Amino acid sequence: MAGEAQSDCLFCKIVAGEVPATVVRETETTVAFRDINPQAPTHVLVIPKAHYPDAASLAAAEPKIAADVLREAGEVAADEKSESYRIVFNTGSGAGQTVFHAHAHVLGGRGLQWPPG
Ligand code: IU
Repeated sequence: MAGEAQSDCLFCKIVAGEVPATVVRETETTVAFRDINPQAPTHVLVIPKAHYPDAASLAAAEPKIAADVLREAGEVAADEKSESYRIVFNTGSGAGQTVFHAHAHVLGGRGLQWPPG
């Protein structure tokens, strides 16, 4: 069923506490943890606890939880004292998505170039 945990999904395992992660924030619907391969001084992933393969499918099925992810991304930036920051949802392998459980990258703590690579 849509939103159900997937046994082969790394981020579902992090939600379940089966794979360790450095969790910085948690709500009823979301978890935020540090990326294991940080691309900036602040690099935190905010994920919904429910499994959806990407941000758009999450927003279509559960708009409130999609909004929770965005709000939490802002809270992470505030916690990290990042006044300027970037929220990224890589979608599809051609855009660099490697984990197919919706996640927002929150990047900050350094200057960020535009356009991204
Ligand atoms: P992507 O947008 O799907 O490429 O982002 C996946 C991120 O998950 C990527 O930045 C990885 O470094 C990160 N990650 C992680 O934080 N912990 C893990 O155990 C694994 C990937 I595997």
